[in-house]
Amino acid sequence: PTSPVRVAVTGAAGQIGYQLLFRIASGGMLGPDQPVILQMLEIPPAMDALKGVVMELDDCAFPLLAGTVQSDDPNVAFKDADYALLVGSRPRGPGMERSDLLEANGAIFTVQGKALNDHASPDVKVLVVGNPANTNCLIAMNNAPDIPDEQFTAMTRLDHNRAMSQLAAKTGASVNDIKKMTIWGNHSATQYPDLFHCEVDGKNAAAQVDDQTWLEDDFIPTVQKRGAAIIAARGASSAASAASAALDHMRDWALGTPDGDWVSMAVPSDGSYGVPEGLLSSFPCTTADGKWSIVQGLDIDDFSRGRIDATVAELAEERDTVKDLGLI
Ligand code: NAX
Repeated sequence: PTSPVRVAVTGAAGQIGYQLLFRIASGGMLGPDQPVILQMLEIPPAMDALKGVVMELDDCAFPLLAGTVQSDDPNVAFKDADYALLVGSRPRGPGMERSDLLEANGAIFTVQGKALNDHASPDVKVLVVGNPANTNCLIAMNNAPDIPDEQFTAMTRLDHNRAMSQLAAKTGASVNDIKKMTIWGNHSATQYPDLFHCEVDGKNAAAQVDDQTWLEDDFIPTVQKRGAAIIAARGASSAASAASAALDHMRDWALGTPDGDWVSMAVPSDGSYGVPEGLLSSFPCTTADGKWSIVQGLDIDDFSRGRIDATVAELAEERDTVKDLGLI
């Protein structure tokens, strides 16, 4: 029998946590042969709610669930973690400026970065979901000097999956026939979903759609603003789809991407495509043997260049803000 891996999840009693934990425990992240120990972190006021979630996990009698840990101490929740999904964060309150939000989250992600550094497995794979995801990840990474930077990633897979479904609806194709979708930049309204390198049934997606008006006035803003559209319709932010994307991200990172395709992941830039080194930016990535690589050699036309530069400029601003605040 395979020995269990330890999967830490923060914000475990929240909306996304509730959609995520049961799928991890049933094998939806690492497959049907990999037992898992769930190590759940919450803040003190949510520990009762977390207890209820764990009662339900117990009641599922999942064959793959080899243990559970509940804690409000990151040093405990991250102990020997092989995977860490950082979902819990501070939401934007009324009257809060973006810099207030970065500061409030800085308090969380500096502490969690240090706790990962001191207690997690040296091979831990970290995914930050909690917003502002890219910059929270940058903060955690910079507070974990002993963990290699490439083990820190942030989630743009939900945006990637949203772009796939919009393109499938436009072309009448199945999502299974869409390959090489890319989200560039920040997980925010400036993100750039790129159809110029994407393929539908093996043919270039932008050429096949051949409708710049749809691309600029419909596709790109729909993907960028999908989170707000879900809130307007559902009265609550995306949760099941966000959890599903987090599983996709971790599964593909751990188990590899198929030949002829890639995924979108926010990773520390090595300077590829003119994105300044160190910024946590979304790129097209392939994965193999538990490591990601940025897809190289794509031609970037003027339209895409402008869009990538705009979203990367926002990331650089966020980085400057958290630097000024002394968080990195
Ligand atoms: P909820 O408010 O339902 O849950 C968040 C949970 O985190 C709460 O239970 C809270 O007690 C806990 N928490 C807060 N601070 C914590 C800390 N320091 N340590 C441990 N737990 C802590 O939010 P939910 O809908 O689950 O969303 C979670 C985060 O995901 C939000 O920041 C949200 O903006 C972000 N999202 C990111 C997405 C992405 O694509 N990257 C998409 C979905 C989602 O909007």
